[in-house]
Amino acid sequence: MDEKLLKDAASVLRGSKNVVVLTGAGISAESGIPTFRGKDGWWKRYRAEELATPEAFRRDPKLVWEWYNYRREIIHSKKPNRAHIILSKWENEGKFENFTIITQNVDGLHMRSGSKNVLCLHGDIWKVRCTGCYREEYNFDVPLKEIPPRCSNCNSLLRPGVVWFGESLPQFELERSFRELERCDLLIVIGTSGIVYPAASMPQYAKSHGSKIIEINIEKTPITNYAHIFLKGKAGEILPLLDGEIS
Ligand code: BJW
Ligand code: ZN
Repeated sequence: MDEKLLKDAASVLRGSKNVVVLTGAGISAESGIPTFRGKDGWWKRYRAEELATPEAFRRDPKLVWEWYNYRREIIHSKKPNRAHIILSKWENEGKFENFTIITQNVDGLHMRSGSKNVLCLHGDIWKVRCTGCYREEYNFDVPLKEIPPRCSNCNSLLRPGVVWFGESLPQFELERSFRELERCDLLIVIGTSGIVYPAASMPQYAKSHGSKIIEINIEKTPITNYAHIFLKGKAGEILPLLDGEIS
C-alpha cells in the first residue's frame, strides 16, 4: 500500500462530515462469499441469464431456487469481516455527522456487523415474496424446507426478495441513495466492478454534485478513471489501515 495515498485518503476522510459508502460483492469476499464476476465468481460457473432474471425464474423456478438455497447456506455459515466491522464502528461511534451505506449485496453482513443506516439496492436474500398475493416476509430456513417454496397464505410460488436484471430497484432505497449522494462530501466505493446500473452511475453522480471519490478494490474498474484516490488492495486490509490513520 502506497503510504502517501493512504495518508491523503485519511486526510479527506478526516475532513468529511457527510460520508456515503457504496459496497459490492468484493467487501464480502474476505468473509468467504463468492463474488459474481471474479475468477471464482458465480458468473464463471453459471450464466447470469439462467439465474438472475425474471425469465429464468419463470422458466425454471426450481433451478433458480436451488442456486439461492445454496447461496443462503454459504452466507449462513459466514460472518462479517474487518471491513464490515470498521464501517459499523464509524457509524456507531458517530465519527461523521451523516454516515450511510448503500449496498448492492443481499447477504445482510452490514446489518449483522451492526450497521444501521444501510440502503439495500438489490434486496435481501433472507426475504421471500409471493408471486400470487405479493406478501413479503423473512424466511431464515437453511436449507429451505421445500424447493421451490410456496406461500402459506395462497400456495403460489414464492420468489427470492432480490432484484434481478431488468427489474426496478426499490423506490425508497433508490431515491434516498440519490439524496445522500447529492449532499455527501465523500463517497467511498468498495469492492464493486462498477458495471451494473444504476449503482454503477452513483460515483459519477456524487462527483458531479461535488463529492470526493475514494475507491478501494483489488483491481481497477471503470470508476478508477475518475476516482480522486484509488487504494489498491483488499477491503479487509485497507479499512483497518485507514481506521488507524483517523483514530
Ligand atoms: C474486492 C475484493 C476485496 C474482490 N476487497 N475488492 C444502463 C446502461 C446499461 C445497462 C443498464 C442500464 N440501466 C439498466 C441496465 C440493465 C441492467 C445492467 O446494469 N446491466 C449491465 C450488466 C450492463 N440493470 C438492471 O437491470 C437493474 N435494473 C434497472 O436498472 O431497472 C430499470 C431498467 C431495467 C431495464 C432496462 C433499463 C432500466 C437491476 C440490476 C440487478 C442486479 N442484480 C444482481 C443480482 C442480485 C441478487 C443476487 O445477489 O442474487 O446484483 S446481478 C449482481 O451484480 C448482483 C450484484 O449486486 C451486482 C453488482 O455486482 P458487484 O457487487 O459489483 O460484484 P462483482 O462480482 O461484479 O465485482 C466484485 C468486485 O470486488 C470486483 O471489482 C473485484 O475486483 C472486487 N474485489 N475481492 C476489495 N477483498
Ligand atoms: Zn401468496
